[in-house]
Amino acid sequence: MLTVNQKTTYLEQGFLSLEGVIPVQDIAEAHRVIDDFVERSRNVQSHNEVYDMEPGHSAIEPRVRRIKTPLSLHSIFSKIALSDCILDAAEALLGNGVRLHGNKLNMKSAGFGSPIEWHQDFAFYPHSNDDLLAIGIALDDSFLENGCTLMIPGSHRGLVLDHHQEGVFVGGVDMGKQRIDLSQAVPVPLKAGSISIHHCRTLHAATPNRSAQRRRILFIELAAVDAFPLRGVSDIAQFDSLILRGEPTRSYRSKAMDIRIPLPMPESQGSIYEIQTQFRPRVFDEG
Ligand SMILES: O=C(O)CCC(=O)C(=O)O
Repeated sequence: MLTVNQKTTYLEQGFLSLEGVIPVQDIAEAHRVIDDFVERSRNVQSHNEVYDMEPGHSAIEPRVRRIKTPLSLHSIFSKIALSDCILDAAEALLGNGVRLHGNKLNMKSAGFGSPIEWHQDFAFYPHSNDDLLAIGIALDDSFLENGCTLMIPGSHRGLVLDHHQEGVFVGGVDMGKQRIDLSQAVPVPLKAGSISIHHCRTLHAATPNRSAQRRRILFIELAAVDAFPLRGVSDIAQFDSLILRGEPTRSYRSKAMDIRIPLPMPESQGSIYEIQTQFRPRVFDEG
């Protein structure tokens, strides 16, 4: 459960970190499973439904930057991500039940892990209200030098900013144009087994990994059950099956917000890494 202070931090800052949430043996098991996935990626040439590859990936030198939907690929990831501690924290912050919206494992290898430019998750998946959050579960120690997540405190209380350029969704915010002072950005370092929780409107980014230590974070995205995606639900039974806490509803709760629909997508659509290849000016060196 969260303390009153932890809830207040989340409400005021738009993010929070909690230490020592995941047992070390589960982290060790996740490392073994990830190593197997990377080994198998030698047989895969480019992005597919399981992998998103770093530039330069090859059979000789596999470079995986994301395992997509890890929870559906191995039980250790759902054991970790859907543990009671994590769902209790999410339920305390979301209020109206918890539905799994998405999951991904971002891997930044030592020396070349790709950055992620500044963005708000809500721009990618607008809903009828903004009771959505993302939880990052550190599988390695994550710190500034190996590319920990950066956040702008209080930014979740501002607007959902423009993530389009030249009429196309590019998944990034031009921070200069929006007059956002980058000196406000704070790193969110995490020890392996600790978690961060950020609001879907919190501006965040991640620097490249130029250090000798890898950084792997398992992310889950969670929504209140009465937050309905503005782009619609194609399969309501499947949508309901993602409810982790609370009961299905057909009544959505709405909040007045000035939001854009993330369309049209750029030609290089897929993961955020691919979508952001169109984004300029870049804040982080692409490597
Ligand atoms: O990897 C990170 O630290 C940030 C991840 C992120 O913002 C994303 O995948 O959308």
